[in-house]
Parts: sequence; structure tokens; C-alpha cells
Amino acid sequence: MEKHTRLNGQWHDWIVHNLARGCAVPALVEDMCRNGFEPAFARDTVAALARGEALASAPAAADVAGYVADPPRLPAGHVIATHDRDVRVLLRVAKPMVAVLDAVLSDAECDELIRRSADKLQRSTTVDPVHGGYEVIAARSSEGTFFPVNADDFIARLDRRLAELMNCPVENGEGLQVLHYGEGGEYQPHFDYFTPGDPGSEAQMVVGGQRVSTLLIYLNDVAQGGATVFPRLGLRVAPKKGMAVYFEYSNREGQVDPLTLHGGEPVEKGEKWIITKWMRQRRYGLAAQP
Ligand code: PD2
Ligand code: ZN
Repeated sequence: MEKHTRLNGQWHDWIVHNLARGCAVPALVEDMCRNGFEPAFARDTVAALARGEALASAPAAADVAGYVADPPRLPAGHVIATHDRDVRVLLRVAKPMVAVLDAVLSDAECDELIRRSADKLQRSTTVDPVHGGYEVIAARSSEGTFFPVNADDFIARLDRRLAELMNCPVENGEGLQVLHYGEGGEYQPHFDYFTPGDPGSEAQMVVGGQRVSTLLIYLNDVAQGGATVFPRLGLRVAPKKGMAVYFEYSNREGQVDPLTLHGGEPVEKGEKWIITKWMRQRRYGLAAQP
């Protein structure tokens, strides 16, 4: 059979994702060859992307054009009312749906989350796209811990508020993830969705299906650096205690939006604490509790 000498958007993003995870170039070339790519083409393509050529800025046009978002989940209006707090929308981007929300958490709630997490931190992992397990990678130099959904009254109240903002059932949420970055800590550009077609993604999606949206909340003011960036949108959000970045990236058909590539820039001075809430297509959180 004729070997492939063209890259579709999915393969482009697969290479970008795996380079960001720290995978070696020859291993990626080998995988591509096993999947029918012409070896010289595979070598040149991975090498070019490894050199950073078109890396963050060029998703395949067909992929971007092909993604049709569902209607936004985030409620309309300047202020979103939840059961215990009104949250002001500072910025909305339509495609992809990205928003910046002010004062999602009070200062006291931010402090309490840091206090409860400080002595439980472990080096963060990412999903291995081949096997679906978790692995430590250089591209994600943070430490974290996690609180199961409805772990206690304090966490349950936050889970409920965040689910209301994200317009999803509490049960569809993964447990709250707390992350801490020291100086130099970063999370290189990646997708929060599970890359369709990766064998590891299938394993992750058995319970709850694909991720649909992310809410990332800053727990402290960072002295310098540590912005959250969307390189394909030219958008950079500076951390501010209690404020959040929200974005949506998959539709009912399970298609995903490569424009939501995003990362956490290196912390240059001080430290950075955040929490993330990921929502799934279906019930996840309570089902996954021990
Ligand atoms: O720390 C961040 O700013 C950040 C950026 C992008 C965190 C995540 N993604 C994440 O936890 O997925
Ligand atoms: Zn992310």
C-alpha cells in the first residue's frame, strides 16, 4: 500500500502533544511509520515540529473548519448567579468559547484550599496517550493534589458553584485538582481533551466520556510570570487571586477543538496556585469515588 506523505490535523496535534510531553523524536517517527507514513516524510515532519516550526500557531485548516461547537454551555450575561455567589464575566471569546470570570472564589476560600493542599502535594502527571495510564513529564513541572467530588461540606459547596457556572451536573465533574508551581514551574501548551484516536484516550473515556470544558481558578496573585496562554488565539490571562479562565472544546459528536491549545507560562517570581475543574460528557465524579 502507498505510504502517507501528508499530515492531517489529528496527526499534527498528536506530534505536538507528544513533543510537549517530552517524547523522543525517533519514537514518534517510529510510531508514524508503523501507522503507514513514509519514513523520510515522518522524520522531516517530526524534526520540523520539534524545532518549533509552526508548532503553536498552525492547526490543520481542515480540522479548525470542521469543528462545529454546540451552543455555549456558559450562561449568558455580564453576571452569572450561582446558589451562593454572583460571578462577573470580564471577557468572552465566541470561537472557541473562552471566558474570564472574576471572583469565582473568595480570598478565604483560596487560602483554605491552599492550606488543605500544602502538605499533600505530589508531582503532577499527564495521561499517557498510548496506554491511558498516568506519567510524569518534563513539560508539566507542577505538583498537585485532588479532592473527590463532594468530599466534605466545603468542597461540596465549591463543586456545586463551579457546576452551576459551567452549566453541567455536579456528577459530570472530575474531582477538584489543586496545582502548585514553584519558580520556573510551567505547563507547556496542551489540550485538556483526550486526543481522539489515541489508544490511551479510549481508556480515559470509558467512564464519563470526553471532557467538554475546563474551569481554571487562580488561588494567589503571582509576582511575575505564570500567565495562562492560548497561543492559537493570541490570548494571555494574568493570574489574579479568585479569578478564573473557562473554556469549552468538545461537542455532542465527540469532535474536539484544536484552537483550545493552551498552557501555563513559567513562573518567573514567587509561586502559583490554581485549581482546575474538568467536566465530562456524562456522569463521572461520583461514579469514580472509592
Ligand atoms: O496553570 C495553568 O495556568 C494551566 C494552564 C493550562 C493549567 C492547565 N492548563 C491544566 O491544569 O490543564
Ligand atoms: Zn490545561
